[in-house]
Amino acid sequence: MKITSAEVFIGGPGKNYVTLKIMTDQGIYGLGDATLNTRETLPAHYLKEYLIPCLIGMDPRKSEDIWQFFYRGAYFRRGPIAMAAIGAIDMALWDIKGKIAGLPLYDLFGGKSREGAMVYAHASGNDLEDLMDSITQYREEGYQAVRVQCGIPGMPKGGGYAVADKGNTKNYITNFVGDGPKIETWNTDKYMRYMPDALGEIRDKFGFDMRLLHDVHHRLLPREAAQFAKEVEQHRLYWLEDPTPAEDQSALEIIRQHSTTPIAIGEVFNSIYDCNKLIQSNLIDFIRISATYGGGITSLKRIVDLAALHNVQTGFHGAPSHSPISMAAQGHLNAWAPNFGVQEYLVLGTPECDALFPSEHKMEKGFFYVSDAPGLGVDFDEKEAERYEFKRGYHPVTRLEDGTVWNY
Ligand code: CS2
Ligand code: MG
Repeated sequence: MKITSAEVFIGGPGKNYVTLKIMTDQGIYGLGDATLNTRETLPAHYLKEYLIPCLIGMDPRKSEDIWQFFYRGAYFRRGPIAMAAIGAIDMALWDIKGKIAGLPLYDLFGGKSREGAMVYAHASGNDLEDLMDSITQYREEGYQAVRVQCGIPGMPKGGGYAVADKGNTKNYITNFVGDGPKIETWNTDKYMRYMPDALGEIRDKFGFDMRLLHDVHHRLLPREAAQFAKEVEQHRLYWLEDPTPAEDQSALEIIRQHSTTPIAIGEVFNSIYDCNKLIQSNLIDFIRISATYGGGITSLKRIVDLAALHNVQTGFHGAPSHSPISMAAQGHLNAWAPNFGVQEYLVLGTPECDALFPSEHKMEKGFFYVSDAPGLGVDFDEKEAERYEFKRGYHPVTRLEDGTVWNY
């Protein structure tokens, strides 16, 4: 069996999804996702200029060897651009493998450990009142887990890290289109004084059955994060996410010394080497890496196994940063992983997105059910793709009130 060609498409409803399609001489094709949020053309270029020319003629069944070939063979290893490109190839090769076998991917991993995988929704509010409404909505839709984010009194609008407009409880910012980054303002002091009590009020209102997650989005210093984690311990969060920037792993030791609040990290990681120390030292509780930036199924599966050894659960980064192809890859891993925790889920499932990426995967009452279709179980409608084109966009840039650049 041989790979005969491969194509990269960029575009989608409200997002520049980067979709790879690998064709074989036997008519079977595979799909992969290389969507590197706000830098989408880079993995696409890496695929087109460097990886696809080598792929032609390779045997698509050798997914491990091909992964190693592109990972080790590049000499310059890792990084989100290369790993998103390798990740897309790897997903597509697993898709082909499943189609050859006539089996859904979860069966190739070892079969289902559960039927539905719990997902968490993004509850957002311009203020606490809106956030409460947002949580109520999701609870009524059956969600058992929500990530809760709200605007901080006295912090300029937009400083609420991914918070919706007043009255709009579902409009989490996903569209970064523009010719330059928006500037957001951050004030740690105001956040630290407000958010722990706000989490307490949410707990009082919704009780302990609702799983509450909160994303600090890399904004705190290690000591501040430790203090925050200690203060919110009583509210029993399901997790506290990205309390500090992910590149300083020693920060996690400081947090651990002071608190038992569960810690989730890893949405910016792109290899097992970014998280093996954190996992083996029991410094985190949930690993947030994604199939796209993390180098695909081959590397995620290895991370899941390592995490299982150390009682770390999965909490993969999710939509809308990645396409339904990546979501499907993670969906199959979630169905199988003995140490599955929760899956992030947002926005996918719009009619436009479903038309571009048809599938039988289902979201029901806060649970994601993968279909029994062979491979990833997602298709890509090239005709539909013609409706979309690449639009430049940027993540916002955060500044402190005195102008100092801070972490987005
Ligand atoms: C966020 C992300 O989902 C999350 O937890 O931290 O939405 C993040 O802001 C984006 O993926 C950045 O591309
Ligand atoms: Mg996050």
